[in-house]
Amino acid sequence: MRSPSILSVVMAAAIGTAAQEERITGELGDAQIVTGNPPGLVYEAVLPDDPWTSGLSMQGNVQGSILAASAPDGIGVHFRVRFANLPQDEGPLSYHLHAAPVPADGNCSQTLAHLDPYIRRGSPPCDPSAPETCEVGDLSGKHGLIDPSEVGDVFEAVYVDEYASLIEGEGAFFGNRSFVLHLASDLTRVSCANFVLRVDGSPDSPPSNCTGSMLPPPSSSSIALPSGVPGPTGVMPSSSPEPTGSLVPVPTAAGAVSAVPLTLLGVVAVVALFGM
Ligand SMILES: [Cu+2]
Repeated sequence: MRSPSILSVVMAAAIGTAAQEERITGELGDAQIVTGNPPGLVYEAVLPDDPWTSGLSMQGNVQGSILAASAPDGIGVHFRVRFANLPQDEGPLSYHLHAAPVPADGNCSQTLAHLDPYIRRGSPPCDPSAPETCEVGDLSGKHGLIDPSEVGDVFEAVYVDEYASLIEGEGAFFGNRSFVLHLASDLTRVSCANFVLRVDGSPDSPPSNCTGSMLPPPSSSSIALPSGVPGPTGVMPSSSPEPTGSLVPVPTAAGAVSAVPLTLLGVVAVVALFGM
């Protein structure tokens, strides 16, 4: 019986072609896994006190932040996403890294579209089983929506996204950008926040090369934590703010801040915040 086998071959080829045609990816191809993210970097974006869109079913704003740290092996980025006071009546929420920062007036619409260096665009929705085909910034598309009917008041997720970059200058770098929290149903922008550098991993001074006699790198002046922002003490900032007088509880021999404790601080912060 030759004809059935020929038919099956033709059908298989047709199905294969159809499957290829259905695979949506970026105009520039699939997102590439990011390697070489500098160790010890920690960025955080904390939601403001007031929502951008009023009239939703929560008192005040959703509270919380996205914490992002370079993975120990440099491949991708560790994210810790924690939101509380979620609106309960508007269905699931989504969140994305967006291309532009939030301006000083807090206008979330000015953050533009998703971080999308491979020009994939948001529609149709991304397939989380093939994250390389998703927009880099579509974190909830790749790692799951927030469904208050399931999680209640508080959502928390910890994951590694292999396509996000903490290397300045790369298209997938988001340290100078923002995230936006949306209603998933119509993409209403609930709130948004900018990422800020919390711990500089001092890429010029990897831990294995630290002797204590090394001078702080030129970037060390930017390591100072913003005033009023709790230090990376391992306590979740949104729940238990620390007094600002104890921002950096790292003992240093001569009171001098060197590259060594700062690098260790980064490692400690990453371990403390992500080793849950
Ligand atoms: Cu978005």
